[in-house]
Amino acid sequence: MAGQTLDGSEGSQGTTEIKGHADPACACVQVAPITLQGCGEHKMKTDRRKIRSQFAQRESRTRHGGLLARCAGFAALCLVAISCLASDGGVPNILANNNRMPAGQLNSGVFTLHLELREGIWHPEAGDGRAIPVYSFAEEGHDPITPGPLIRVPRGTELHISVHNRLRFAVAVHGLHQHPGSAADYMELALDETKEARFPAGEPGSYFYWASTLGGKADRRSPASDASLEARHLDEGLMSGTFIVDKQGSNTNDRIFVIQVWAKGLFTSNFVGILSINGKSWPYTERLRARLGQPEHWRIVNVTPFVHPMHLHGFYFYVDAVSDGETEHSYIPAERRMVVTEPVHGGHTFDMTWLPERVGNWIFHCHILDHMMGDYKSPVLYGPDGPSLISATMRHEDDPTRMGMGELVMGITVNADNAHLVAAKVAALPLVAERHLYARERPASPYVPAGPSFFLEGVSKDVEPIGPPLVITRGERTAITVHNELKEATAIHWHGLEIESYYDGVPLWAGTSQHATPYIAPGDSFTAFITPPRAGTFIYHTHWNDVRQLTGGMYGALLVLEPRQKYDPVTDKVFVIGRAGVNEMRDPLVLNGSPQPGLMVLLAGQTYCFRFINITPNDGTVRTSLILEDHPAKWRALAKDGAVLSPPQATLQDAVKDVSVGETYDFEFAPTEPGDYALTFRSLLGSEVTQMIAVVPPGSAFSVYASKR
Ligand SMILES: [Cu+2]
Repeated sequence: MAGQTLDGSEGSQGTTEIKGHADPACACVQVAPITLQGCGEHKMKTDRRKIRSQFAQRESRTRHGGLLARCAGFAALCLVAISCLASDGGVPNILANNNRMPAGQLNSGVFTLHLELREGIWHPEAGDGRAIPVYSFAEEGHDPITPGPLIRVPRGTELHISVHNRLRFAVAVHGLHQHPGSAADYMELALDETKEARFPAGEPGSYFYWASTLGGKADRRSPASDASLEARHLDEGLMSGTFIVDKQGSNTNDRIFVIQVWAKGLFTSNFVGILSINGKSWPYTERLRARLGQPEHWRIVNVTPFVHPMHLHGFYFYVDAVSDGETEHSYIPAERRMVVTEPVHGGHTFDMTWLPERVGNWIFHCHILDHMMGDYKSPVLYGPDGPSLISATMRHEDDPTRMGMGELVMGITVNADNAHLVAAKVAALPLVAERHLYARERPASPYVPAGPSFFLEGVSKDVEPIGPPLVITRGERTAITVHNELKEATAIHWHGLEIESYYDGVPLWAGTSQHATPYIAPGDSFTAFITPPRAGTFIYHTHWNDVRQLTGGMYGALLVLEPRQKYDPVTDKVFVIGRAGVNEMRDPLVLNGSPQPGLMVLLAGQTYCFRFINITPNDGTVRTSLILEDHPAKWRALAKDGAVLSPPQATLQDAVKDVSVGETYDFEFAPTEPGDYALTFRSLLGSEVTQMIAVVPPGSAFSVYASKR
């Protein structure tokens, strides 16, 4: 699928990988030490340690969980390694698949593909970087790749797909069937068995196939009882591939991005894991190229069991279709969401379209810090026995190639064919407003530990637990100067705003390679020039992805008002959800910086705007509900991520909404009934915070409190 708009020159990671690892001895170096002590003399000690520690972790898991099959599996891998060492082949490297080239043969409406399940060594980062033994798919006669070979056929195609199980386990292979389909429709393969599936393609959509091991072993689940992706062991997470059914004659000039996870030791102190997009992890993910004014069509396929709120910097995108892996729902234009963040749940996919309207460097990433910060791992992953406090002050300055990020991040460079067009776009308006925002340490308060936060000149009286609403006006060119009074570097991202790349706040990347945004060193300042093109609810937050800065309170609501509109906190209510510390096992959710917000009084008969923001580090699902006497109240949806909803979307609905990290929602709440309402934010990671709201009749004794913030 070599795209017209995306230049593959830097993107063909798979090709780079092949060049870097053509020498089979390389794979032997990685594997030999665990398999044959005697032939290790020429091996590198670091690799020996690395593989030994992986082996030790498998052993420890076996001891603790009675996981005999895992040990057997690794022994099998060792055997393969021995046999490969004995031959010239070696254990194959598993190459990164950029999903541009469909596999198989399509002849006279019949698609034929011979797949294999193989063991090999995966390099999620540099070709000579970390080496992880994993299982993956291969097309027969080719190297194994991850994600697996791309199945892509037009609607109406008949598919003949065989799978040969070359693993030392029985396996279940899912998803090789007609769509819409059923998760219960899968095939089981014994050792060395080959089976073929024959079926019509079915309805167009973005789907995937995947495998897991099984078969009579004590620790392997029985597929009959649980055929879900969620039940797959995380160290099998690379046995997945994309399955696209195109509409007849549709444009196949799009890109497919598969999110995968490999991990082991979940909920133990040995936890280790890595997330990847198309088989690579930032900063080694594909660097995309897009052309100014030429739409991009992407398909996001999440074969992990986790939710990933995918956020595009600088641009809105339309969500064209969503699927649960078995059934796709394609939106008609009036239904399409216009968003900057779309959460994709485990085993789900979505299709998106966006228009590169401004040149420069941008990123598309998962907004969960655990999934975008490389070395940082939330204590949640280790369980109660794990590290109680992770490295909260990472020194990103030490590794500029990572730009403070890791794992689920892709870089995008938008270039212009016509420089005049760019010049016209950035013609400066006169400066009409100025803001001064100070990043400043804040002492501990009764419920909130000390940490860095913001002081906004002219608005703040003190450094509060989170930044105050930063209010600017649509169409007004505004200079926001960030003064860094911390002892560490920072950078601020204006989340959701359609601005120039240089002011987007991704240090060492945003802007252009010749003129990249700096991080703001201690004592330094940086001015972002912003002319917001639309009114709505946005976020400002640290993007020098330091978990201490984010949980300390370096975030706030960024409100863009219409010209001549005044911000009225009496009727315009901002609810910002964060975490009061770096440890989700211990630190609570906070609402506007407080775990115990005081009573809010509203007037019956008055219309309010509720603005919700989730800017927690890792709480991918925060269920937000407004309850009166055990029943949800009603509110009307107004906007998502700052973009006003189309009339068919702006419905009156039950006041229950999941808000993911990096999402904003506006609702209109017009209570008619007095009573005690509970506005509760509950994270699936644990912890909840409730804002009690008393709705009182106008003229009652308490109505005076409704005029207060
Ligand atoms: Cu994620």
